[in-house]
Formats: sequence, structure tokens, C-alpha cells
Amino acid sequence: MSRLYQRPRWQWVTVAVPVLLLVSCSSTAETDSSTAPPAPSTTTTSVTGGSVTSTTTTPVASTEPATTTTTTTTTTAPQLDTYLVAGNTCLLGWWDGDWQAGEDLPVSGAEQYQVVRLDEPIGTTEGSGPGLHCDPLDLVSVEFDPPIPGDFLEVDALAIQTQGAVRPHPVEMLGTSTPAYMEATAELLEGRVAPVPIINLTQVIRTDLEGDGIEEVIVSASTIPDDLLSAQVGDYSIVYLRKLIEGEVQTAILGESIVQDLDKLLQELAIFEVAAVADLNGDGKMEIVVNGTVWEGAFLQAWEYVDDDLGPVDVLSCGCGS
Ligand SMILES: [Ca+2]
Ligand SMILES: [Ca+2]
Repeated sequence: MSRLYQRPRWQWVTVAVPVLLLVSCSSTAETDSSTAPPAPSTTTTSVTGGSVTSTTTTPVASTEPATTTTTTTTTTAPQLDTYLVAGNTCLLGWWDGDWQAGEDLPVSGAEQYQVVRLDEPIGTTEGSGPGLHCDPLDLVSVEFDPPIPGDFLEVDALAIQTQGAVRPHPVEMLGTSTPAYMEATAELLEGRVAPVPIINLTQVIRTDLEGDGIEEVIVSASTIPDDLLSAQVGDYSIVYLRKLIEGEVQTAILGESIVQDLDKLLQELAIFEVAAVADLNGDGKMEIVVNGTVWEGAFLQAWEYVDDDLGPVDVLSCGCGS
């Protein structure tokens, strides 16, 4: 018997999310940026050729003869790696110790990216410097050569600027008629969609997000037609994560749209699928990126599973559309 996780950050995602994203059509990072404690005023640090040089200077009072002691130590630093993450729809943002979003992209062009989606082989591509995209909104993003698979309104692959392991744990696609997840989806939708709808799974993804030896499952299900406009009351699209916590299956919604009022059809409609499962920040734990298709637009949301207390947290999102 499964139950819904009741922690605050695991609450339902409403359809207002894609609408708001398309209004702003910009990237956001929800994780607060923390400022590291300032280095002692007597220490300066420089980075040269992959090494860090720390210089400690002992100041002297201006009335004393000038005696300055300088100690220099050199240690090997890891390669600078910003983990910039982009899809065809838009550029999600990057990781530099915190999740970041905005127009000041940490690239100049000719950077190498890994291309990852679900269980497909990992590819490579090269990114351009920052440029304006999503005409006429002119959002700052990059172009890729060769292009990453998918297109604007289809589920994206992701390009991730890193040489690290973007898929540190295997990702396996299960059949979309797997009885256990048909039943789990029916149980989840019961009471949320009336009458009990047709269960139509579109993705069943099994993986071990953090590599703790316990597999998670991500399920997408939808009855909303691709043209959106022919949707009927009771149609739905949903993506959810099932995770075993302390011996009990917990469920968290990562995207949800249920058609409840035809008069509000366009505002409510979004078709959700998982675009990619990949480690977006090099900590060995994989994030889940959900793609939402809306009327004449699309968006991406990246969910980081923080811990069993917070559950999945929406850390980056972006959108492009009319
Ligand atoms: Ca796990
Ligand atoms: Ca990660």
C-alpha cells in the first residue's frame, strides 16, 4: 500500500506553474545563493593553470619599517566546471556551487557538452557563446552543433557542459503496460479525476537516483491529445516519482494537469513527460528534468531530490512560448 508523501515540498504541482513560466519566459533558480565567508583580509587567492595559489601577507603598522612576510602554497584544483544545462526549449541554468539562472552565462563558445536523455547513449556536442533565442522574447541561450535531439515542442534531450559522469547510475525504461504502475497510477488518480479515467502510461523509468542501491520509479501518464484543443473534461497528464522511504512507498508529483473546466482549457492544459534523468551538478545524484508542452509553448523544470525530508525540489525552470 502506497501513500502520498505529506511533506510541504512534496505537495501537488498546480497547472499555474507552466502558465506563470510562460508569462515570464525566463530562467529561475529557486535555491538560495549562499555567500561563502570572506577570506581573511591578509590572504589572496589566484587560479592559474589548474592550480590554486594562496598568498598570505602579514601587514605591518605604517609606523614600522616595511617587513612583509609572504607565504605561497600551490595545490591542484579540480577543473573549472560550471555544469551549464540547456535543452531545445530553453536554457535551464547552471551549477557553480549553487543553482544559477540568468543572462550572465558562464560560457564564451566552443565548450564541449554531453547530451543525455533517458536510456539513450550519451552523445556529445559543442555549444556557442551566449546569443538571443526564443524570438521575439530574446532569451539568452546557446546553440549546439550538432543540434541536440528533439525540437521545441517535443521532449528534449539535455546538453550539459561537463566532463563528469552525467549518468552515474543506469536508467531503464520499463513497459508502459506494467501492471504495478498501471495500478499505482489508477490509485493516484482516484479521487483526483472523476470518473476514474483511462490509465494511459507514456513513460515508466526505473533508476537509482542517488546510487543507494534502492531503485526509484518515475511514471508519466496522459490522456490529453497532442493537439491539446480536443481535450475533454477528465483528461489528465501527470508525472510522479515513487520512492521507497523507510520501507514505505512514497509518491511525489513532478507535473500535473487535469482538465476540469473547458472554459479554462488553455490555461489548464499541459502535457508532461520526463525529458531527462541526469546529474546536473556533479554530486553523483541524478536530477529529474520534466518537459511541459502547453499551447504554443513549452517549458522545462529540473527537480533535485534533496533528501527524504525535503523530497524533490524544483531547482531550475525555464520556458519559451507565445
Ligand atoms: Ca535510490
Ligand atoms: Ca545532482
